[in-house]
Amino acid sequence: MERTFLMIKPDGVQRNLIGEIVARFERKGFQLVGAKLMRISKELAETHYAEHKERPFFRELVSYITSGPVFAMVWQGEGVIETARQMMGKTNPKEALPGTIRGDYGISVGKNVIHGSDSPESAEREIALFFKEEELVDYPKTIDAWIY
Ligand code: YYY
Ligand code: MG
Repeated sequence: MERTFLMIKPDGVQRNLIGEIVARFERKGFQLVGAKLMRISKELAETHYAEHKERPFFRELVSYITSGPVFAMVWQGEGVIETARQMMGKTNPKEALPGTIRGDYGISVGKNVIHGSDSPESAEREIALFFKEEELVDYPKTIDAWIY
């Protein structure tokens, strides 16, 4: 089953949005297979966002993502990578539609509440970067018969 890496960023944690955001993915029918509250080191932040290292906002991005605890998660389900991105909304909350997480809870691009992997390759890379294999829990859910 497809998996993605989602992370509630420091602003989302500080604003008490963990429960609200987790609830959206649960209600959708996706399955939580790993989660932890953690601090991101500068090294992990730079590796995670390596694709942006030449961008003008890189330093600010690393400083923001390391500024407080984040809530890192792995979610599973059919099409979860693409659907989670849709549920998050566009990168800039000003362009994100109401009803999406960034559209409902964010205002500025520098504090856009949530991260989500954007492809199968980045999902695999980011899950491995943040979680050990034994931290991910594979378990059947009988309710899946009513979702799929
Ligand atoms: O994947 P996503 O988070 O939607 O956007 P990316 O283009 O990968 O950028 C990562 C991260 O960088 C974004 O969530 C906010 C920040 N950022 C920024 O501060 N200013 C920009 N102009 C673009 C992105
Ligand atoms: Mg991205």
